[in-house]
Amino acid sequence: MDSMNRALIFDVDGTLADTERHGHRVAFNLAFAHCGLEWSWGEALYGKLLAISGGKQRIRHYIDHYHPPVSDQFRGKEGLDELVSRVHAEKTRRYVDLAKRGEIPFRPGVLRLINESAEAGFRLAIATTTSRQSIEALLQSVPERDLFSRFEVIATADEVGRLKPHPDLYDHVLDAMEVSPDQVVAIEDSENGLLAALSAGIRTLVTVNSYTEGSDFQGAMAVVDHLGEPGNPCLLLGGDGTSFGECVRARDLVGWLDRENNRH
Ligand code: XBP
Ligand code: MG
Repeated sequence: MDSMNRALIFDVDGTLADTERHGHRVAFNLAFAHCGLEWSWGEALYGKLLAISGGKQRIRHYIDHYHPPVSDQFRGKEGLDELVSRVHAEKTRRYVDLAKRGEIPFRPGVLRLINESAEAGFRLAIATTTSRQSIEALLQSVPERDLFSRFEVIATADEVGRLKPHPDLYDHVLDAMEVSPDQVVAIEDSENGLLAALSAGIRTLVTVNSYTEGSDFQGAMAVVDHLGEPGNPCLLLGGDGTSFGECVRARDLVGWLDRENNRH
């Protein structure tokens, strides 16, 4: 198979960077205060709300299931839709500010693996449930890496109708890149993300974080704590036992794909 038909698709939140606990969650709370809402999402509650993909959907789920105080002016479907949109727009502004200030660092090994990918024959893409503004701010937070030019396709919640765990985002990337799922590896952090990639027929490596460790990652090619850096080795937590040494390297993922495809 022509090596340039190989692709590595990164999830964003929790995978490229540990964005949720001190990024999105903080931005949501700043937006609630700005909008005059007496709502506050602590770290534990936010961990529960992360089961709902999509910031707008997460706010609406919170209103419908936790019944926080909402002023009468926002009652009714139109009122609530307007409130959710207004709060999420402010939240995105706050998150973009945090990212632009460099307050959301990339996870170990991510920038190294992106750098290794071209030489190993991987084309790169992103499939994320977050908004385009949020991912653009995160990629621009390391301008020296010119990350934008490295990703052929960036599929966000703005492009598809159904969010993770539905496969729509991954299907969109496969179509846009004209690659076959059996030449692709996805890197995810959550159950929703793993289910989305597997439903698109894509083999998936999971890198857990403090919100997703201990989740059910049945079907993952392997589960590691992070991608590893020299001096900061990754730890294999589960999966088919693919051994990565101290780092998950692009050539490891190529070798694994080839072995899997030769097996079937
Ligand atoms: C994780 C999500 C996103 C973020 C919040 O996305 O579910 O909704 O939590 O971002 P990923 P928005 O697929 O990258 O893990 O408020 O922009 O939705
Ligand atoms: Mg994620």
